[in-house]
Amino acid sequence: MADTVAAATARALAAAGIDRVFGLPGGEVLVLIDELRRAGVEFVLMRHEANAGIAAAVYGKLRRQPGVVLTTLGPGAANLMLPLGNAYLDQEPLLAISAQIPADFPSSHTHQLLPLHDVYRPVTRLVDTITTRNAGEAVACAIAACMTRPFGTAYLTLSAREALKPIDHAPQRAGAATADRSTARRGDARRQASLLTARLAKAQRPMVLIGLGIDPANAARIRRWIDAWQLPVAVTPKVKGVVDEAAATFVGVISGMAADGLMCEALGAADLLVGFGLDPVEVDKTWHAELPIHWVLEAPNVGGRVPDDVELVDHAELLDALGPSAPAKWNHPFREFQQKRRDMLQRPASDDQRRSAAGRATMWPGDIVSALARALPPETIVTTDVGSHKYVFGQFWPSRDPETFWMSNGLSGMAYGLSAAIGAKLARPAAPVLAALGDGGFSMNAQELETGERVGARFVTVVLEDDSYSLIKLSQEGKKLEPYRTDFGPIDTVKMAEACGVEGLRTANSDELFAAARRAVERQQSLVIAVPVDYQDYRRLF
Ligand SMILES: Cc1ncc(C[n+]2csc(CCOP(=O)(O)OP(=O)(O)O)c2C)c(N)n1
Repeated sequence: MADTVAAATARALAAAGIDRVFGLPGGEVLVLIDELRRAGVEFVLMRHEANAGIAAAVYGKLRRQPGVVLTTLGPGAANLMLPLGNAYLDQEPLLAISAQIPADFPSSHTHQLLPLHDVYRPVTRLVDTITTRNAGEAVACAIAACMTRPFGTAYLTLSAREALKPIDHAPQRAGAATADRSTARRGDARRQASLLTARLAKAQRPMVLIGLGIDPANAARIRRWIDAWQLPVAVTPKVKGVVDEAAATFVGVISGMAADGLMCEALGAADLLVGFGLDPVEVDKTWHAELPIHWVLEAPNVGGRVPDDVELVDHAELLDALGPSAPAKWNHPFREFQQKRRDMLQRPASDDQRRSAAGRATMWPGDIVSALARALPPETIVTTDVGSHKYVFGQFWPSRDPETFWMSNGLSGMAYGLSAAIGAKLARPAAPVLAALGDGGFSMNAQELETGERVGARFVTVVLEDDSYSLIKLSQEGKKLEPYRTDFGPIDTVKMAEACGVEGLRTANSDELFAAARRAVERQQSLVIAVPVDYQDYRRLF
């Protein structure tokens, strides 16, 4: 008997090396899930489709393949906008598959019918319907679309009726990926290397800005270059760790994190900015359009964008052509900024330990970062959610290794950190994982703690508790608006963790935080640590 469409789809995924699909079922995808099981692809059952998509995208990017998320039709598919939007703007490869009402249903049938292709086409590179005639090929094309740089998204639908039909052996071409808008030409690496060297030779205060458009496979080359030439270097949050942030050449993290005023001043003080894979999708201000940047891009930025007159160039070839010695000596021209940045992390000397509105002792956010950085080994993968805590970890977490820091920064969508930690831990089981979250974000999807425990993804979660959407509260205050609806009542983080089968504790003490995090990692246990903070402390870090 001929293979069914569901079986061919599952086999195509397995053949492409996909070993896990994340999702939440509905009746219409049960047959496909069963075929995945038969094909040896594990279905990672999560508690919300958005969380499943985020976990999948991180899992996929770390494994150099698309993450795959599978949902039912209608409501399940509607929950895919957050992960698809996130993966589209944050350059994470994600293939979403959902059910859909069969095309040959009567036109009066509208139950759970949404125009899914129309909704997701603008944030994907390919949308297609899996049919009897394209089953395997549609999957292959979608995977190729996701893995074309900048990494991105694809969306396939398969109706429950079509899933059961035998495949047609006269295959029809699957839908083609939409072309990138860019028509940028590819330049010669040696010529571009000479051009860059000549510009650097004339600069007194150059700064290399490394962004999302670099391939982590080039991290060793980039480090060699920065190190040999002793070039001042800054990174965007999503590539933290591509250079060693403990090195003397490291200036800081640009693009909207804590100390952003200081970083923008440093950018303004440079006389040459080299945008090495810099993608403005992470920049929440407009300096990328105002300051002169020497762009060194090997692939278009998000949405196929390439700055005018810029030729793309192979980064590895260019770095290899740059030569071992620098054309000038720069002698750490951003020393003063580097010192100010380091000083910001320290609790102001005159400051006694504060108490939160609920009367709890609180911890200075900088001390939280410092205690955890001492407790956890450098290979620890850190994920953050979105809010004030992200700004602090994004700027001050001392990343040492490539691909060890994950945040939503192109989309900047809350409810990322916990799901990202699950994806990261499944992809890199040997690496310790830390999820740093605000209490707002934690309450959006804390139930995934149970998922982590169930699927064996054990990691440390730290929840910075201030009973508020603090970043928004600070923005409200900054705009001189009345305090209004940015505070919420406390939900007991420790009890939430325990309710999900994970141990929890609360502390505002550096030594206790250090010991608890270290113990959990050594024992490879999940642990949720609630740390009360005073939201006003963040103001002093921004
Ligand atoms: C899905 C989503 N909803 C709303 C926002 C707007 N927003 C950005 S930060 C933030 C507050 C986050 O609060 P919390 O998780 O407690 O972190 P904190 O700012 O307190 O560190 C909000 C509401 C967003 N970025 N994403």
